[in-house]
Amino acid sequence: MSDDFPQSIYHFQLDAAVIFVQSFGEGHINQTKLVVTASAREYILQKINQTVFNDPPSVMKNIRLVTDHLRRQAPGRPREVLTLVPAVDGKDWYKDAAGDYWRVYEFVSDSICLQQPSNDLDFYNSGWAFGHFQKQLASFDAALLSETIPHFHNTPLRYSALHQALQLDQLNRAASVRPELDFALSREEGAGVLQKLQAQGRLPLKVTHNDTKLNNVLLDRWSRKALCVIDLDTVMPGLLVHDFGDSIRFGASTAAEDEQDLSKVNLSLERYQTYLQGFSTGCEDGMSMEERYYLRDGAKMMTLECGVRFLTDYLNGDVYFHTTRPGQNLDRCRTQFKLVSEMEAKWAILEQLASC
Ligand code: ADP
Ligand code: GN1
Ligand code: MG
Repeated sequence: MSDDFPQSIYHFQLDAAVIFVQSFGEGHINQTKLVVTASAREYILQKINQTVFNDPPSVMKNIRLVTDHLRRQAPGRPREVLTLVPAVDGKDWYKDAAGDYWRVYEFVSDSICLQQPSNDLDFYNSGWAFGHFQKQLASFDAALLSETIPHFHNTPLRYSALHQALQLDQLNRAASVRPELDFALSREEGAGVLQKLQAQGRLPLKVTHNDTKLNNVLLDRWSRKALCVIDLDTVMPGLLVHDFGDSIRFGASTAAEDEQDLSKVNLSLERYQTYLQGFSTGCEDGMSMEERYYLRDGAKMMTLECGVRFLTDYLNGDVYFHTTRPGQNLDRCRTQFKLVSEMEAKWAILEQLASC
């Protein structure tokens, strides 16, 4: 089956004949295509990455349950919730002869997706969206959800994967990343702080998004208000502070995630504060004092963990995250570690920001 024009699209109930298919977006995991039909309707076709998600029907079951729940809370506002387009047989997905799983969403009309906030307001609005998402899911029964990636944000286990990659060193890359390894390993001891707080019952498990990058929320093209939270593959029980932190590591950086010139990579305190305001407004009364206190740990741990994951993937030969050039995962790792250093340097200020 051609990857440029996947024939799987013919197995979905679209409104008219397909006239155009093109790769779309900047996600690191699934294969995403924009599809346009003869009536000018747009759709998103995705091949689910089975290296990452080994049980696609469970992923789709979660998405069906979560989107139905969200839709009940936004009656008559279809652009605010992802809408799955049924396959010809009525299922939410299509499995092709090669065993690949495909799904189609309606394209959220008049939406934009940002790789970096163009101003504070965009970032505030994305914070509001992810905070509001948690609030909307507070009434969702977490027991209904499958764990699509077990231990997804268990940072100590991410370190175990790094050690394993280091031991195998399949491409003999370890010797060339000594500074990055030293950086990561010197912080390993404190990497379980949030898991410990969770075990002590101080940070509760909630239904969280777990992948709150700026490019996983769509804004309205005209008002630039938050419209729709997307990329629901990892909605699972998790920690509020992780959802906060993942947004910070991506959107409060002054440079792209794969920037090679590290002098351009800084933690913007203004953006940190802006996001915090948007997120807490969005989740209304949904954040405890203790969660608020540990927001900065969420930011640091998600950034450290992501850096560790990029480094692990670099050592493993770039098999997890999509890359478009050699060394991209290492560059991504370096930006994350630079941001961790900045968070450490500004640690006391980050506490003050949360107590304002
Ligand atoms: P990945 O898991 O690979 O990150 P996403 O589900 O986040 O995949 O989709 C990748 C990109 O496709 C998004 O960042 C966004 O630009 C775009 N996208 C996904 N779903 C929609 C949709 N329903 N409407 C408009 N754009 C979408
Ligand atoms: C992946 O799918 P995407 O591109 O939104 C990854 C996240 C990482 C992120 C780093 C399922 O997110 O965990 O933080 O890349 N998603 C998965 O940019 O592993
Ligand atoms: Mg995504």
